[in-house]
Amino acid sequence: MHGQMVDRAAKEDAPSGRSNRPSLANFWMPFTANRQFKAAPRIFTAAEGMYYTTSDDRKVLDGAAGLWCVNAGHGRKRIAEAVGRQLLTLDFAPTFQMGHPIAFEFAERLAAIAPGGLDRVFFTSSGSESVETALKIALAYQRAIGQGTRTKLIGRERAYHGVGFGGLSVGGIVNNRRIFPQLPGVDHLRHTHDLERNVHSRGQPDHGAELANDLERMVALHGAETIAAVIVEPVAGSTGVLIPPKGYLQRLRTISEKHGILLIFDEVITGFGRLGAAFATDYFGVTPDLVATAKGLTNGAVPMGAVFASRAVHDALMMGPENAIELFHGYTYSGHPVACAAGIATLEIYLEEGLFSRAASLADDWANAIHSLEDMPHVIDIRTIGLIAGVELAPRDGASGARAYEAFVTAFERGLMVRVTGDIIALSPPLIVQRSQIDEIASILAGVLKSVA
Ligand code: PXG
Ligand code: PLP
Repeated sequence: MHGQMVDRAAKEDAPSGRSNRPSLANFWMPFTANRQFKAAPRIFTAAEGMYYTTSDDRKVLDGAAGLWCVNAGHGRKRIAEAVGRQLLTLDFAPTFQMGHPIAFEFAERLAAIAPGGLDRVFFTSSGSESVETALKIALAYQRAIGQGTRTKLIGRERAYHGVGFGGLSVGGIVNNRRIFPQLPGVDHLRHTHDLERNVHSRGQPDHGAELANDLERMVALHGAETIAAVIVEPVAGSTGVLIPPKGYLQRLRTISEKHGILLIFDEVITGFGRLGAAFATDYFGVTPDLVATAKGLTNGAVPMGAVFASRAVHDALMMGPENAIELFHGYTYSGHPVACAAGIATLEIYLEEGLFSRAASLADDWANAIHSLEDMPHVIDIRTIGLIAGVELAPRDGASGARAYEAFVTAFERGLMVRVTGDIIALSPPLIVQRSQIDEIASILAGVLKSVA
């Protein structure tokens, strides 16, 4: 793809034939207002380090690590070379009743940094698949230990757990749920977002640990013996950066353990250094039974996810006759050799460059820079943790989301990519971000907030 291949007029629904500009008609874009986008497209043609290049040859600072996944920055040669080598050595081999060395090697290398020591690794191809996998492992585990009445799953309001039927059922985003049938036997804790008590919090907010007691209410309502697992994002990302109040996750762990309910952390965003430790599990010092990951696992270079399970969960399923498949689950691409090659190269970069702790060393500067926007027009809350920030804007009357969307478009035009969800701007730059680029993000945003109506 070259800069001139797609221009702003490329919206006609005509086959591109041999022209050097592809039609925008055929690609049905995910989570996108397709008609609006295709009328005024934003196209990236290249990326390196902290910057994208657009089709009109502008540099755009990546304030979102792609979609929260490019933690080591763009265009990493080491990953590209590992992928190229692997493709020419062993492009694909099945992992159903067969194996190849690199999948075992990657799992073993991940075990050394596994969240909370959960060192049994099930590979998937995405965050959504990791969530479905974790939920299914939880159900299979309960049955394997003689707790087969435990079939209910507990999620939380304002959670995003991907787009599978399991994930959208335990998730709590109305637009994801409204059209699609839900799994039966799912209930939700209340979310922890409380602007009245926790406005402008740096790091974990002070108020709201008691909301974890909702799990006790679920037990009182449904009966502990019907509940298999509870799943939460340690920090909710896509619903606008909702940071757990002090003590909340600890309490959730205590209550779930007391009632024999597995605790699943969805670390698809928080995994691989986002908060300043390898995983939120380590950052918060709370160890769940299962951890779902994806995104940063391969620096976004090749689609891949992984579920980390405790030995207790794993070993409970390694029962029965040795010739029996213990877990009836898996994907064609579980442990794909090329994804594993990307993953190993990514992990080496993270470790050699100290990227798992880099967010911790930048967290104060990050918080100072972003919280300096507190008095800008429209801002009603700013919250930060690690290298994440949420900037919540007052919605326009009768047009929720419109102001933040305009801010997103304006920022893009001024050379900064952010993510927007509702009226919240979410920031999560690659972990290689320089202090000067943090200041650049804050100053572009300040200008944007002053210029949107
Ligand atoms: N769990 C969590 C916590 C996520 O954030 C998924 C599961 C699903 O992962 P896949 O790889 O199937 O997309 C996610 C994904 C955004 C945004 O704008 C966030 C995600 C994906 C796309 C956009 O915040 N998170
Ligand atoms: N649908 C059909 C018809 C299949 O044969 C398969 C896998 O063999 C799948 C779906 C699942 O695909 P994947 O394993 O890539 O998730």
